[in-house]
Amino acid sequence: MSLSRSALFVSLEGIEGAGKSSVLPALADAVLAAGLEVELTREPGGGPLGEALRQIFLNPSLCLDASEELLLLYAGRRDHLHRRILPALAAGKVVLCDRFEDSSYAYQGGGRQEALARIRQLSQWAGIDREPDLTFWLDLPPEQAVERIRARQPDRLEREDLDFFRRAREVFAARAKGAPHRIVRIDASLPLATVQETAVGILCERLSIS
Ligand code: Z5A
Repeated sequence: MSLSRSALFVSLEGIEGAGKSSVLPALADAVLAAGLEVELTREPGGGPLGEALRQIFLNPSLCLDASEELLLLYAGRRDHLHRRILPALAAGKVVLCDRFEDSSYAYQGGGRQEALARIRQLSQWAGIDREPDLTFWLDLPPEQAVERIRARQPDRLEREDLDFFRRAREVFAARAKGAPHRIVRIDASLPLATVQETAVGILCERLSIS
């Protein structure tokens, strides 16, 4: 299948409160202003199965271990990738995805300390054979992240302690180091306008738009 030159799969990653949801609209605006089409999506979720599983995944009254979390995530990811992301790319769209597979390595691998090799096996088994072309890792110390989200009702994952998020951040850092061609670290402790401007600039350069 040949893809249009503008087709690009972009993910945003980082611990909670890093600013992914705040940066996404700026990226979408820049793409739309250049006359390109955007597909905005997220994980957990994105497809009908993933969105249904998201309700279970985030439910604070449930107690799930790492394996149970991974099985839910990868069922949803398979549906999301094959029924939404790949068709959008085939149609020449820029896919902007709030979290993708790096989050599983960071949260279930780092946070829950599940073996990374086991996650890799599950990923292959689930047919996740397409990674993002570009990933923005919004990097923020967990102490600052907690301050930002203090006022809201925590979901199931947000109840974890600081060490959980420190381990997740370490995995994001290791993955960024291992894939410098794909993952761009942005200092998310900077003012939001600066973070947005940096991400938009990098995306525009990748798409050769201004
Ligand atoms: N999860 C997983 O475990 N494994 C997986 O494979 C996947 C996900 C895919 C999804 O929750 C949960 O699923 C997530 C990981 C897990 N759990 N945790 N933790 P979600 O989708 O509901 O939430 P989230 O992805 O963590 O999003 P978030 O908490 O809303 O964070 P955000 O989108 O990065 O932040 P934000 O909403 O843009 O900003 C938070 C606040 O900070 C807000 O008031 C902003 O105005 C403020 N903000 C943002 N940027 C700045 C700057 N630069 N300066 C000052 N203030 C700022």
